[in-house]
Amino acid sequence: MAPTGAESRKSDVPALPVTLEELVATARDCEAVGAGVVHVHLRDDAAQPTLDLGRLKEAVAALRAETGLIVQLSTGGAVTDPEADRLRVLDAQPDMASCTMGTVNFGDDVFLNRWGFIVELHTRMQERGIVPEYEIFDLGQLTTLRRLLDKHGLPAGGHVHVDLVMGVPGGMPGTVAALAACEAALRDLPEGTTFSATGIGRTSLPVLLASLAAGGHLRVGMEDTVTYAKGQPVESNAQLVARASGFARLAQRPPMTAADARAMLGIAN
Ligand code: KMH
Ligand code: ZN
Repeated sequence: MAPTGAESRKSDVPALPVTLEELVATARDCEAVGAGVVHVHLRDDAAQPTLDLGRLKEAVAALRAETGLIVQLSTGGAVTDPEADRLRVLDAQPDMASCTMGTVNFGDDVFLNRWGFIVELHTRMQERGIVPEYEIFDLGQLTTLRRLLDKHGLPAGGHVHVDLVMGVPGGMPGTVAALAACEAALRDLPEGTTFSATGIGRTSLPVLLASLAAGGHLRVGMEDTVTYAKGQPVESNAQLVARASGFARLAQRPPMTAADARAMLGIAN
């Protein structure tokens, strides 16, 4: 569950959680309806994206105190964040952190992820026992992941989990065909590699349904989608999680328990 992101403005999306209190409340609500992981981007007092280390540590502590969710910090941040700030996120010692597998056009911007930076993030996470979620915005980034694992070894915990972020303008489309191509390419990664998928904007539902059908896990949240249905803004992150859980139950793949999710991802309790 990705409740906030770095792209939407609070003034445009009033329901977006931007304070620590709002983040913890939305996390609790989402856990109650089936979420297992919270992917965290923080905002400052002016609701602007921030990678402030003090705030990140505070958020990790609060989410651990108030929920049983796996706490995953974003090292992607906003497209303007420097590499040093993105690496420093790991000092907050989350359970997991995101690790994007390549540079991608991101709307009018560029989300820059040099090979050297990827290696640095991966290696620091190995050293600190932080489990990565490898973020994949395009098919070729799965080949980059294979190269990374071949050259620099398995992540902390030994399990490989990727998140397909589909439908970003500049990345792969949020289509069944693109998801199927990624699912096929996962066979070149270590046995047991798991995946989740999310579709940006209007690709949210097609990607959700395709991922369930292909054996994948789900990511939803207001980082990726702020429209619930045509002309209907998302009311809360829990509304999106509840819908995803409903589809998952219908597909006979109900939400995992927190303990099962930790075991699958190789996260020490
Ligand atoms: N905000 C995007 C530029 C991540 O969290 O690791 C990057 C992003 C990916 O959201
Ligand atoms: Zn993110």
